[in-house]
Amino acid sequence: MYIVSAKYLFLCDENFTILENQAFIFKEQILEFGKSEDLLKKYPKAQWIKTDQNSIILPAFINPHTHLEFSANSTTLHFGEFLLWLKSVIESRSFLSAKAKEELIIQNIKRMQKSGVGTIGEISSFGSDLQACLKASENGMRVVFFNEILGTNEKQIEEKKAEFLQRFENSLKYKSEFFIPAISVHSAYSTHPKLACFALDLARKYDLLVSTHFLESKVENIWLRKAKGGFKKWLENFIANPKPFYTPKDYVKLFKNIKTLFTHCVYLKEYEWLDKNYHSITHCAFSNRLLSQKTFNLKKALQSGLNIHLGTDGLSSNISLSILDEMRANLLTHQNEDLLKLASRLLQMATLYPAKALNLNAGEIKVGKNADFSIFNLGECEKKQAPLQFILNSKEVEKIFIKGKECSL
Ligand code: MCF
Ligand code: FE
Repeated sequence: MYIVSAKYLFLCDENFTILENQAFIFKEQILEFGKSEDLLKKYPKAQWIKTDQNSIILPAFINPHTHLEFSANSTTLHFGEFLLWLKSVIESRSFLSAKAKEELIIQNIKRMQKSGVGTIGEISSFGSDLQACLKASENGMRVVFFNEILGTNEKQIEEKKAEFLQRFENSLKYKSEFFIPAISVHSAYSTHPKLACFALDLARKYDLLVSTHFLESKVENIWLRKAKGGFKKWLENFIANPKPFYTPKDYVKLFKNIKTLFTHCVYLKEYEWLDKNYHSITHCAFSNRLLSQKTFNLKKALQSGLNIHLGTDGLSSNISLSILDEMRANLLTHQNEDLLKLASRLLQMATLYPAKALNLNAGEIKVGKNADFSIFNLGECEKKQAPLQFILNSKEVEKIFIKGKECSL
C-alpha cells in the first residue's frame, strides 16, 4: 500500500476538480483520499512516494490512435493534400515499415511513456508492431491493438481475409489486461464492404473495440458524398467508372451497436448519425493540419454530446507522439475557444474521455479506478492557471504508475 500527495491533484472528472495539497492511498487501485496526516494515521504502514513541493498528479494519458509501424517517417511522406500523402504512403510504406524495426518502435513507446502516456491504441497495418507492443505491455504500457483490415479489389477478398485472420488470431493469443486485441476497419474509401462486414462480424462475436478513419479529408468527403473529385480521377487509372462503396451514412450504419472510435470526422456535420452509447470521435489536430485541408469544429462536436477525445495519429502525419505536444497544437488550432476552459477540456480529452471510449477503468483519479497516474513537476502557479500552465510547460513525467506499479523509464 502506498501514499502520494501533490500540490495539485487534477482528478480529470466531469467537473475537472482540482484538489490542493491532498493525498491518496493506492494499491493496484485508488483506495482513499484525504490529508496526508490523516491518511498516515489511518494507514501507518503505507509507503511514501516522494514528490516535489510543486508536483502535479493526474491520470496517465491515453493516446488511442498511433501508427507505430510508420515510426521511421520524418521527411519521406508528402503533406498538404490527402491524395498527395496517400500516394506517397503507397510508394514508401514497405520501405518505411522495414525501417521501423522493433527497437525503434520500443523507443517511441518509451518516449510516449515518458510524456505521461499509460495506454495506447495502436493501429496495426502489417503486424510488424506486435512484438514491440507485447514487450511494452509487459513493462507497464497498456496497449489496445487494432488489427487493420483494408482492400478494394473484389478479386482479392479471400486473400485479404486470410491475411487479416492470421494477424488477428495471432494477436488474440496474447490477450491480457495490458494487451487488448481489437479491430480497425481502415476507412470507407479503402475497405470493400465484404471485408468491413467480415471484420465487424468478428468484432461482434468477440466483443471487441473497433477503430476507423472517417471523413478525414476534402477528397474523401467529395468522393463519399458526391462520387466525384480527386479520388474518382485517381481510381479511373485502375478501373472503369469507379463508385464509392458506401455513402457516409451507410458506412456509419455498419458499426451499429459496436463500440467504435471514429478517427478525424473533420467533414462530419451529421453528429446524430453516431450513437452516443457506442461511438466516439478521436480528434488528431496536428494530422488534420497536414492532410485534411479543414479544421475540426471542436465546439460543434462537443455540443453534440458525443465523446470527443485526442489522439496523435502516427509519425506518418505528425512530428511527435506526445499527447502534451498534441494539446499544445490544439491550443493553437481552436482559437475561438476560451483558453483556460480549453486547457482543462483538453486534459479530459486525453484521460477521462478516451478511457470511456476504450472501456477502461482508468482515466480519472477516483476511488475504485486503476492507479494509472503520472507525477509531473511544475513551477509555482495559481490554481486556476494550473491546467493551462501544465500543458504549456510539461514535457516529461517524474514518475508514472500503471495499475499501482511504477514504470521504469
Ligand atoms: O491517420 C493517418 C491518415 N489517414 C489514414 N491512414 C493512416 C494514417 N497514418 C497512417 N495511416 C496508414 C493506414 O493505417 O496508412 C495506410 C493505412 O495502412 C493508408 S491506406 C493505404
Ligand atoms: Fe490514423
